[in-house]
Amino acid sequence: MSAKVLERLCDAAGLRDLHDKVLEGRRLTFDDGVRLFRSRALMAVGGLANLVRERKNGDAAYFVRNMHLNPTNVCTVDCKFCGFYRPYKHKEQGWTWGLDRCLSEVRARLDVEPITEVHIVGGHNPDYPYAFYTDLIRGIRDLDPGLHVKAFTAAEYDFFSRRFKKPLDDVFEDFKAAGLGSLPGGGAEVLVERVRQEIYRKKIPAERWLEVVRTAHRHGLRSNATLLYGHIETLEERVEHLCRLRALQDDTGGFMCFIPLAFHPENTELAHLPGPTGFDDLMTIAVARLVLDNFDHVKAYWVMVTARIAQTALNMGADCIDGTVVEEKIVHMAGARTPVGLTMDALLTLIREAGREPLQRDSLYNVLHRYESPAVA
Ligand code: V47
Repeated sequence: MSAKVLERLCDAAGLRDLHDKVLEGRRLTFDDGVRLFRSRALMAVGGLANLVRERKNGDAAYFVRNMHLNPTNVCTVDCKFCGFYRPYKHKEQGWTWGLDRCLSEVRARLDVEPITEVHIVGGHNPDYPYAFYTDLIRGIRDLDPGLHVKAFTAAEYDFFSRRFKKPLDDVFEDFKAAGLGSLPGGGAEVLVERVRQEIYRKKIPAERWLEVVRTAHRHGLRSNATLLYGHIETLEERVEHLCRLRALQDDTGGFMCFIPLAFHPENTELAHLPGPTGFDDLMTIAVARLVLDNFDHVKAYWVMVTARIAQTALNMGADCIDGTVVEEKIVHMAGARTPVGLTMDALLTLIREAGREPLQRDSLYNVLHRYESPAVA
């Protein structure tokens, strides 16, 4: 979209002052973030977000060749938004894989696809010994030393620290020694106490999530950050969440990427809620891109928002679409209709059709592979 058209769209939406702020690279306030959401002017807000996205990442659309590993879905936290977990008192209804099973899942993947990352998340399951986690990380690296292990959310690290009575500092040092590469962004949900009290009372509060992540960053580990949106949170609470992440990033610089996670209600205690719309998905990605001025990357996670929305988002603030992902369980057990994985061809086509350049990255956003444009027919 031309600069003139964007200016007119912003004028028409009453967002001229925010247009000027973004063009001048000035930081948006909490109130500005709320105004962007409330304007419902998707073309104006998406256009501004696209400007920032291109300023930071040009035409690049990053993806990673990865797999997800969920060793267990048995969990003591009972979050109302989760369709993946099985409560500890009914643990026979869930799974608790041992080391051999976990490693055989990774081995099976390596046999068919040259993945570079294993993303591990699980329930808070008290049945594992401490050594399981470090052996798992070490075992994966032994299978292929080139594999990056992106493992466990801040909420899980808090669980490990309490369960095994070890200071967080020791946990991070032990896991790093085993080969941990970085942390995924989960477990943050909405960094607002009211929302926690309503739907995930037993999970760590915002202050603790931020403290665990701050500690990980202090140990030289990079991480992502997520927001679970489209349930009971208000738009103000979404912006508050973004502002809290931005403040931590100002201090540590340890976040790589922000990922808005679209709530999927099926098979959860919140099944009566409709979940977010496509409009909401795109607005949330765009506003996040504009408020999180100190994050390099914003991911449109196709597994949650669908490949079509993720593709559109590549022109409204997002520069990353996660990856090939294999065997996603968390949202598929909550009713997601997207495929459990995308082939490389499908991923490349999706990116190119959006007018972007597909770049295969490693887990720290170093470019591993550039793809030639396909011959024009
Ligand atoms: O923390 C749980 C979310 C998260 C539901 O860092 C749900 O690259 C929607 O964090 N509907 C785990 N979301 C997944 C996650 C993630 C995913 C992809 C990439 C990265 C990354 C991180 O999934 C949880 C929670 O917020 N979640 N249940 C649900 N019903």
